Amino acid sequence: MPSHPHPLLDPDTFLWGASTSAFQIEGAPAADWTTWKVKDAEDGAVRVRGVDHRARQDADLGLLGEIGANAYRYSIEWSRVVPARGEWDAAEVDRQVRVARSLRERGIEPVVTLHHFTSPAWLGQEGLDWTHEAFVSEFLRFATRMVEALAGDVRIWVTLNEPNVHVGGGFLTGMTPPGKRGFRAAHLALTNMLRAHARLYEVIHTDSPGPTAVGIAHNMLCFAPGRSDSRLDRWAARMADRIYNDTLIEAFRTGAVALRAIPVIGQVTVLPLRGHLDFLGVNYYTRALVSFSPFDLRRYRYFWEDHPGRGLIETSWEVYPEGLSDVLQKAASLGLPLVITENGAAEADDDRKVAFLREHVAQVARCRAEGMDVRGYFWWSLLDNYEWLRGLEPRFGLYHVDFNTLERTPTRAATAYTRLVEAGIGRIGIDMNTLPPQPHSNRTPARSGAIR
Ligand code: GCO
Repeated sequence: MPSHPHPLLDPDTFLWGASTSAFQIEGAPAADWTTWKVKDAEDGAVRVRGVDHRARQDADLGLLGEIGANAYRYSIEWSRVVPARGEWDAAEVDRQVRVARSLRERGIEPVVTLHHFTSPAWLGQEGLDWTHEAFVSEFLRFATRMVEALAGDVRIWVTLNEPNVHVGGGFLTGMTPPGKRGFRAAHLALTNMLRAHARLYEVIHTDSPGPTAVGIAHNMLCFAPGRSDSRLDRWAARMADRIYNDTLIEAFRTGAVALRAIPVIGQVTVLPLRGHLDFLGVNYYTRALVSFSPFDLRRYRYFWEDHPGRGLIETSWEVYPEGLSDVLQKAASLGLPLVITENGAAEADDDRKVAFLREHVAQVARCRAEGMDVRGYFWWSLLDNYEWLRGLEPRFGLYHVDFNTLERTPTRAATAYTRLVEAGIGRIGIDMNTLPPQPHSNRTPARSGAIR
């Protein structure tokens, strides 16, 4: 039985959706990522990011109806609304209102993310990022105005996408904008992100005319020791789990934000987070193996290996559906409804994509049958799109996009998705026996890869 009744997230209306983020499908000339050096094209030239969604918006939203989705998770690009300090693009705000209304008219629940990795470049040029109060105020100004504009049409909000990934890439390892490195910066950025979340939680609930649900999308990985007979690897896997998965969950459970691998060492900041979350969004893709050697610190590494022989997906990630149950179980410790806000595989091979989808939905069905309070499943992504550090290579879409002509064609996973929806929508349990048999697939040989 659901542990946490919520007037909007009714356990009988399971949310079947797909996810996107604005930058990844439409690009954004004034965003920090636009000038970030990433593998964009073989010649190294910077291409316009995205897959021309703005021009094709109506047809793209139509695809959601085609697959039978009743929800769509997407994001609002901050730098389009506020392209320069003090500027406010009213036409973009109107567009967002039209998008939300058009989804509602189609019977699709809009699930809106307010920050999905990108920020306006002008803030970076002023030397501001999530470690600065002034940045947080600008974000809150933008987000509050969007909430005011959309509160009548949007009922489910995701304030932040993957604070752990954003902080890990942008403030700990420096691989993504703004490119800072260090625990101090990472702790401060995470604290400020969560402080902004707590504030927005109040704003959204105050401004919304009816029942509203506010969540965060948390990226969760399974961790296992690289060598199961190594105590050091087992310890390293536990530490990775603690820092990557538990930090955010603990922050909402106790109010204490402590970005640290080893208890006691490191900073702790207490924030008003308890009671400031209606559901936890879980983004789950894979399991990572962890290996550690005290004699060579460079050998503290994450990697993927095809342990059970299922093959790796094209981003080199292990296919590990059981991990979805594991992370959901951990997430459930918060006692809140859970929504899988992202799950997916970059696969050019349709059979493998279909198998991945079915195996993961089967885990969701199992979790629900066991009484876990899972209220939705969103596939990443509706369309093939721009994949951050990897550029336009990985194909996560239910719809294949020809990157030259930009034509959209359904993959077989789109059809499989529709069948799952037809079989399972609105039910407490999804009976996998009612589904058509799984297609055969030729597994590619095992490979192993380094972290993205
Ligand atoms: C993330 C994001 C998405 C990615 C997806 C595939 O997890 O990085 O939320 O923007 O594109 O997860 O990597």
